[in-house]
Amino acid sequence: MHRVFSGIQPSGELHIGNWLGAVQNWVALQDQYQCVYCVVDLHAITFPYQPAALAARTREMVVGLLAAGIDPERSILFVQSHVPEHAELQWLFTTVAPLGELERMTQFKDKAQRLESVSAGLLCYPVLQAADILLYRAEAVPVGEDQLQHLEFTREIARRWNSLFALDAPYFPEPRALLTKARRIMGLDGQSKMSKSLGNTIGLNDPPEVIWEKLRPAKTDPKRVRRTDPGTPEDCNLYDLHRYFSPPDAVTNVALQCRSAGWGCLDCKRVLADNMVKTLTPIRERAAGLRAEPARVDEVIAHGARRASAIARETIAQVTARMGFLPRQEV
Ligand code: AQP
Repeated sequence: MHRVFSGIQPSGELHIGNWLGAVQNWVALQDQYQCVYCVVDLHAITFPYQPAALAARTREMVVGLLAAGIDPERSILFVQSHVPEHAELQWLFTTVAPLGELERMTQFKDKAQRLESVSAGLLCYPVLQAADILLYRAEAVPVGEDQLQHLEFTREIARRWNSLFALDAPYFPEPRALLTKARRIMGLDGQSKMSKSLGNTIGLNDPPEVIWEKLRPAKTDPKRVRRTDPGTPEDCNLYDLHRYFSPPDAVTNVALQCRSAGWGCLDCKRVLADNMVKTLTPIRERAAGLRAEPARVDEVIAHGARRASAIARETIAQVTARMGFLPRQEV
């Protein structure tokens, strides 16, 4: 069975951008691939964060993924820092990673300009991501569009490493992206991609009143100023969300009402809020059930780490042998 790998940072709440762009696909792929899914806490510390909140956010991300439909028996679901081979392979890869390309990464430049002091960890984020994926020799990676540049970087690391250390036959595959239709969900500000660190999200666990509080002021078609102005659904950020949450006949009606100014934006948001609540309520309820069973969540996390470690250790043994290190003795 072919293997896929993907990860998500516990840098905030799991939001509908993550869900539509990646996690829904993670769930669907469980039927066709051996899936390895990781909560990437080592990545989350590359941007300023609160140490006191990291453990709770990591656990909450595991809960969110389980509630969204990740099955810990079919998939390997684990926490990145529990498998130290991720950091080890990252170090080995830094020695073949081209510095100029790291400095040109869009996500690095975006995040760096929001910081007064930029760490080497933020620069090396894509190297750690390459290590995550290649540690499991994954052939495919379900991601949103924002990660395509990093995935191309991973492919380059695989090529470079193979050309230096696997002369007989490539050891690492060059993994390909698996995109969904929702490859880039915009934030409620209508300006940037929906992003945990930008606070422009709707959380997968938001209760109905919070969904409404967030949707009510959300940006819509910027050219529609007065209630009587006809709108252009294709220019409206929220129309895009209707396509993922509302049934097809409702989406058709929304477009009709918008173009004819039959509805104002608040009417349209009300319908979206109702449909979002219908879709997200079962996930929110499953998450609440899991939070009430912490021992079960702990066992899932431990089970995932054991299964991931078995694969990771084998890869590190192969990699260090090919790179010429003195073999380790049992200690
Ligand atoms: N807005 C989005 N639309 C579609 N896909 C998205 N993803 C994230 N935002 C969107 C996809 O979700 C997966 C997990 O992302 P991540 O948390 O590891 O990293 P990220 O892309 O950096 O997500 P955020 O929310 O923007 O986090 P912060 O603000 O902490 O950087 C990835 O597959 C991503 O493509």
